[in-house]
Amino acid sequence: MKRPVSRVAAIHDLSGFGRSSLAVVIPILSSMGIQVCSLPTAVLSTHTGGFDGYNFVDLTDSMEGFIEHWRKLELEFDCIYSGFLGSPRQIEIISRFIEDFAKDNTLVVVDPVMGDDGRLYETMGEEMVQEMKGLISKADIITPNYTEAAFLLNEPYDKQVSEKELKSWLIRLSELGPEIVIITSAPDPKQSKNTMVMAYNREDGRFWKVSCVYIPASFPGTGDVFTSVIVGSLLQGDSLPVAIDRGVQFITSAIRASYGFKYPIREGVLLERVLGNLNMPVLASTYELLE
Ligand code: PXL
Repeated sequence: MKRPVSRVAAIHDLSGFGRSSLAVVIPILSSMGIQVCSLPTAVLSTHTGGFDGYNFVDLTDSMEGFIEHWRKLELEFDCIYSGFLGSPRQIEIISRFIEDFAKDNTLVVVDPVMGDDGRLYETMGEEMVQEMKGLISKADIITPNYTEAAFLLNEPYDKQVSEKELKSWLIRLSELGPEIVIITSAPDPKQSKNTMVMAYNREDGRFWKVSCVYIPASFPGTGDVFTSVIVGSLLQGDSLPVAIDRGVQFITSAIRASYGFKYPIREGVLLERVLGNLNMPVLASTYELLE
């Protein structure tokens, strides 16, 4: 029997304060008409971006019990979507979860959340980078930001990169396993004030680009917001470039809705003010197909 709504297993942490991970994944996907089943990797008092002294409860030891219960319930998912992980050991657990629960038509999306602005997040280390290379091999789609792509490929993080170079990164990342690779927050070599998303689909060999004006504020959690919109959009049946367009347009509207106010950046974008935009039709696409 076909389920009335699509269902996602969301493997992320829950940060109590600061608008990242499950605190944005759940409202975004729910607003897009998709059921979210949370498999929490850690519970934190706040996310790690800009807060000192946060409480961090690693849930590695609980995850197998959660999964075992889901197995007994014979749960099935249209998508498995992972993000911030609490320990490198979780990668083995998640890999097995994917092997056991992913059917032929299950979309497996791995956001290799590890760092930003050229640096790893405080709780991440070299072991996580190595293990993450194994996890992305199980994915259909990965969405590293430019920093994470550099770490996955052992490339230096350089503020300037040519389109040609980025294309080779996309191909090399796809050779690690995923059919679709989407790199976010890359500097746009053609417009120095812009940031861009570039994507590659190995199945048809096409490269896509969406560029947008850079706003000088790095709100934490924007990667989680972006990838959640991509997941929702693809599950709604959109094409890859339209999904990327929707992700970029939504994150731009969220940043613009937030930037005009004066409040601590570490609190994240004002998602509550823009969530309703997810139900608006895409009126103007800006994606480009690259030669
Ligand atoms: O948005 C990525 C993210 C998710 N979860 C936690 C984080 C971060 C980024 O800082 O700290 C706990």
